[in-house]
Amino acid sequence: MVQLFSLIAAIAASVLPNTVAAVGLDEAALAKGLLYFGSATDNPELTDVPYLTQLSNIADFGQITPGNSQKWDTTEPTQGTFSFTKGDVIADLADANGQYLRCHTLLWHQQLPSWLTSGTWTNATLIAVLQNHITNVVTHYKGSCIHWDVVNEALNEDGTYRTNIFYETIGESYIPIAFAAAAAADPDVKLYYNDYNLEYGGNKAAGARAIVQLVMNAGIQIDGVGFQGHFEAGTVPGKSSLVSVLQSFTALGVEVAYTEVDVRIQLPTSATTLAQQSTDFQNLVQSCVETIGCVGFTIWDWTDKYSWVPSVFSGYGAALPWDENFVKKPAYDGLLKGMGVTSTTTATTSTSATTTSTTTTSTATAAHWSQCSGNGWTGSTVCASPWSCTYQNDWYSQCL
Ligand code: 9MR
Repeated sequence: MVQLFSLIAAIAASVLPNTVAAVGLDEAALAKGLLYFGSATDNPELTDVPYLTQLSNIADFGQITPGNSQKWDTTEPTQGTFSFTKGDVIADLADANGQYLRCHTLLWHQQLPSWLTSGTWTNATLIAVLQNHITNVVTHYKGSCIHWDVVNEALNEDGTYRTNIFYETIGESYIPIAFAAAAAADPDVKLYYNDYNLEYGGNKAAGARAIVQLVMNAGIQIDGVGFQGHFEAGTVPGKSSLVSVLQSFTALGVEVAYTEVDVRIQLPTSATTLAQQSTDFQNLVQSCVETIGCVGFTIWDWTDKYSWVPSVFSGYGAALPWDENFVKKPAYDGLLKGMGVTSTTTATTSTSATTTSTTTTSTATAAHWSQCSGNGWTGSTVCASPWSCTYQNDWYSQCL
């Protein structure tokens, strides 16, 4: 079915006229057969009206994820007492905007309430606590979520299990137990395992595939694996190796999605690092487009103003496609390009999506950062002044 939709989208794309009206990120994603292009968000920033306006721009975002407000410390701050106020604000926003909601996350070793981390638990009492938490949270959001990240970051970098409170007390069976509780509470939502650094393949990806098999072999529902996609510019694997890793998961019978993508840059940024970041975003999204069973792509918020990166990676930032003043960066065009849209972005604010126009004719002048040459390139080869067409590789030259 996904294959058929991709084929139809590809045929439709090939017969579209050269000049197409403004295309946003979600519109480009849908045209390529993905379910959505989305962004994380968080409650405090929703009071920033220009921020909220762009988050609600469904040309760019067909999906949102609460970055914090569905985590255990927020939803069950006291044992047995649930609070959904913050999560509901974001669920209601998605509903009002007609956006999908990715729900995040039920079990994680971080952002746990102190009653849980400082409690004394046996195998049986912790299983009961875990099941009660998942049952209550999933039941509350039943019908609202397209996906639940059921278990988050259960692995060390070498693919062994992380020693969190659940693993230490219950052993690896805490994972199928969590998926079973979620499936029982909402049989219709897709259930995901979610982690970072799976994109490189290797031991950690092997560990994640083992988790998929562990749950499947227990006869329990698992539908997808989330590739968080937190990177430093220049460290993103090439597109074909990304596709191979994604396919190593879809071959098991699960879907995949990029769930938290950002590409941090050592500050201050330069034209070179911003161009690298654009290429990285392009390869990431294109690897999803080229993988049957990759359903969507989510960035971990859309503006550098609200990125988690600078607070954790000292000296790094600028990780998202819009800067802290909501100006689109080259990464925005990279994302469009990765989804088959060649554009010149003249927009300077988030609300001016209509100033982004596709220019697939060869007569237009290519703007700063745009592609201007490469094998198979049919667009403009003339850069707007003062930029010149700079060779990157046989497939890609850029106006720099
Ligand atoms: O974006 C979240 C940030 O606001 C929190 O302070 C942080 C706490 O660890 O969690 C961030 O989101 C994380 C996500 O839930 C799981 N993957 C890594 C994300 C970045 O830390």
